[in-house]
Amino acid sequence: MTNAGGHWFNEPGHLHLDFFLMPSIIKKMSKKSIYDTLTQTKPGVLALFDPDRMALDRVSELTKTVCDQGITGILIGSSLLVSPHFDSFIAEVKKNTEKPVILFPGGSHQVSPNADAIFFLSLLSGRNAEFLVGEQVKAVFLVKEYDLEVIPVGYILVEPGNYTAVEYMSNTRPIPRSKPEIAMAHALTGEYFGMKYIYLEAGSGADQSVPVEMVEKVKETISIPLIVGGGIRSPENAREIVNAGADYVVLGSIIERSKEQFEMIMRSLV
Ligand code: 1GP
Repeated sequence: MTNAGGHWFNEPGHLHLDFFLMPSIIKKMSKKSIYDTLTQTKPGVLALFDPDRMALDRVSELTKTVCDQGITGILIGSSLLVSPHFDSFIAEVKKNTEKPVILFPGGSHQVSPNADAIFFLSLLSGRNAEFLVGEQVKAVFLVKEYDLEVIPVGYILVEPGNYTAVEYMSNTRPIPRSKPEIAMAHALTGEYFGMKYIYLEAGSGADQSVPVEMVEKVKETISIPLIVGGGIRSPENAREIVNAGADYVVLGSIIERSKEQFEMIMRSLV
């Protein structure tokens, strides 16, 4: 090894000192990842904002409401996306919070540079290749171009007792409520695929949330964090899902429907 004349740093196999001094690299290295930020708050609550259901002029007020109540992060996405204001919707959320703002896309058209990160979802419970991998392939270069933090998520749809938009739009069949072992097998498959989270989803506006027994059994099966959402509308329900092992619960419709009820749920979880 020789350091004379600075040659040491230029030898093949050694990184040049300048590399370590590049400000952009230093900034990137020191910035905490969204994944790490989420990990600090467990159990936590993720608020789902759907641009098709939430008017643009309510975004700032509702962002402040959910953040004041102590949510961990905000998910943004829709099963369909009719709204033409996707980018400005996200910009408005970002303007009103320092919390992580994460894309929760219903398809490849729901990618925006204004978010911090993206849940890179694969609908594991379905057998529709478009939602297992096809939509992701269509979106992937935009995700890279926008420099979004990518968080791979195994997305598992569970029978909700009614016919939901996500079931219709994804053209997949949800896992029967009485078959936790099927959910366990899909969740473990997601973990072995290298996904960072498993998301048990009853679907927005579900009549019934994911069964508690299924949450418990999936949690026992996997060692990555578990997200549970869809149809959670009462403090009791949210509490039992967290007690069963959910690391994060997702609240969507209730935020727009009843601020009081949303606040009661939040109080029951802190
Ligand atoms: C949907 O789990 C989320 O993806 C939220 O569902 O709107 O029923 O709360 P709700």
